Amino acid sequence: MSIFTSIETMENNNQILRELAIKAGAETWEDRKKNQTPQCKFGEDGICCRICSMGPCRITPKASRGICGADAHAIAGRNYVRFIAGGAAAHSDHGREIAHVLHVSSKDGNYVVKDEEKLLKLANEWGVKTEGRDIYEIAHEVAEIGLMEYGKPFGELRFLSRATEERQKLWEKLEIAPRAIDREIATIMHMTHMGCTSDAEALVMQGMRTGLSDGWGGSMMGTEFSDILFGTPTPKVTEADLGVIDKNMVNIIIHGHDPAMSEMIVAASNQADLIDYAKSKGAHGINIAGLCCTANEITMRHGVKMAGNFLQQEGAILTGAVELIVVDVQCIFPALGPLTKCFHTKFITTSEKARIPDSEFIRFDPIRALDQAREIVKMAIDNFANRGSNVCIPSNKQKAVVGYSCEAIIKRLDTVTNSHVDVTGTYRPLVECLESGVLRGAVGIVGCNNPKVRQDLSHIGIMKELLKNDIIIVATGCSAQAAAKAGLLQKEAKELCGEGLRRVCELADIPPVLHMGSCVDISRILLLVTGIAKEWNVDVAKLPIVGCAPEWMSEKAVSIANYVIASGIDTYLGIEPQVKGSSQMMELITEGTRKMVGAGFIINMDPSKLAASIIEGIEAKRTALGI
Ligand code: XCC
Ligand code: SF4
Repeated sequence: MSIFTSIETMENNNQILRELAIKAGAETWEDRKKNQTPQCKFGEDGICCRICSMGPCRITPKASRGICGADAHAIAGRNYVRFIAGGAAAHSDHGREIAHVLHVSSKDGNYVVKDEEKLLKLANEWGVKTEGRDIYEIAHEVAEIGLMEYGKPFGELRFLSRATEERQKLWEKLEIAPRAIDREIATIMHMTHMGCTSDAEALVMQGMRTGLSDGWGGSMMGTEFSDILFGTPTPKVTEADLGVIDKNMVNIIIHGHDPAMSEMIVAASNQADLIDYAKSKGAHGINIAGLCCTANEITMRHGVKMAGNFLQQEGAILTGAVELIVVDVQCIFPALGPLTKCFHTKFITTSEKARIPDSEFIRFDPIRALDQAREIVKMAIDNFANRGSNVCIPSNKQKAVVGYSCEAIIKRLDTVTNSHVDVTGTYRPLVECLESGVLRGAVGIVGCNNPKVRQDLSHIGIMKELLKNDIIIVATGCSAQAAAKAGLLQKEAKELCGEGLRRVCELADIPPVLHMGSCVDISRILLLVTGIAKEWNVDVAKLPIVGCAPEWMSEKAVSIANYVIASGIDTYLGIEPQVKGSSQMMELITEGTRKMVGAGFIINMDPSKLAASIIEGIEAKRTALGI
């Protein structure tokens, strides 16, 4: 097998899965996409309003206003920020769930504190007394303060003080420094209620404020608390793509975003009695593989294999070799209900926030999660005997190195600089590479798959182009998994790089695409960029560092994109936000925000053109810096 996955292999695998679906009499997203085509133009342009029951109102050449008088800009603007509210709610609520788990952690409980150092650091940051106190007392107080960030009546979010001073001052000046997280989300819902805000610019400002409450609030807490509970990620070798499903094993797929339940599934699958039980049923053992961001979380900490990303969730089931799929929240196709019914696969939902017909619901309980996980693993083992004879697993899998938290990145950089010890523990070597031009820039490539473009090809095409041009990449979410499946997360991928980047990879012993985790872990990227800005003493907006979401689809992605631009990082989108029906909104999100926060969206559906404009944008920033 080649160390890189060719487009032919990808297409071949898709073909295999298509045939499997037809044979099973199952429908997939490709069939449903066809049935949905052509998609509603009003929706696509963002100019259908259903906010009150005088409507729905649509903007057409002969009807330039809704019944209440709202114009295209108001309607598209309101729809757009409601997207942000949905995304920030989902991300931040994930952070809240983890805070609750931290709040019930205990020495002999299911959930313990794995990274005491990180907890103590955060406790100090938040002014929690640590001296002479039990670690769990500290953990519970930190968790409670975190939970207060969601609903505190006064003040702004604590993590804002981690940003550069320039950013903090700018947010104050623009009045977009977020207050309590839930408040910002509620403010969007209120201001977009019938008869409130119809001024597009005001909507966009609140959109950024709410986005910031996600990135520098809910998501950042999600990441911090997960690290404290489950360990801060360190580099690990793993494998990715459907080929990780093993026909001789009991296969369990974990899917969703919140790692709490899946941490216990992994723990249960390592228990000797359950492994023996699996063997007694004729399997070689228990194989856990992940989808979407639950996979990212779990692989970062345990090296658990990744079965694939968002548009591959049905593919995993179609192999016929999955005994059980257990999901938590977000990005789970309702289609998995009927699809699993075509196979022996058991479908378990665990969150009251993701209830799905044709699944079995086991409500996650942090106090007895390990018992619940054992029960789920046992169900999978018992189901092994029911597997049909039609098992077909596409063979592709690639080696991948994952687990690059900021801490892990700094540790790698330290090995490069041990000649001058005074700079260890900083991003100095990275800054030097960027400043000297050995690296031309850095790009965070993130986000989903979207059937509007061919799966993974935008992610991979753009990555390869950037690598060639000495631009280092950090990746999260489904983008990181696209990279993993293509073989770009292995150190050998330095072959694809320009000379400068190749040298950096060799010196630091890293792959050129660094897997930084799940989508809430984009908060890690915020801290990475902030660290670089502080070390370099240059405002974030001036750095040769940008973000890119080539195949995004979710509301969360829009929330992310908004905190990224408000943090000063230009963001390149390969899918158009649904505001095209409003010239004012289009202007605001591309140029308008640039005047306010120094960054905006650059949109192009053609991946090669998008890659070219990223390179151009980075070079322009270098020129402006005089480097
Ligand atoms: Fe979901 Fe996070 Fe998007 Fe993938 S990248 S499709 S949001 S799993 Ni976040
Ligand atoms: Fe129509 Fe205005 Fe009601 Fe929207 S809020 S549905 S534009 S009347």
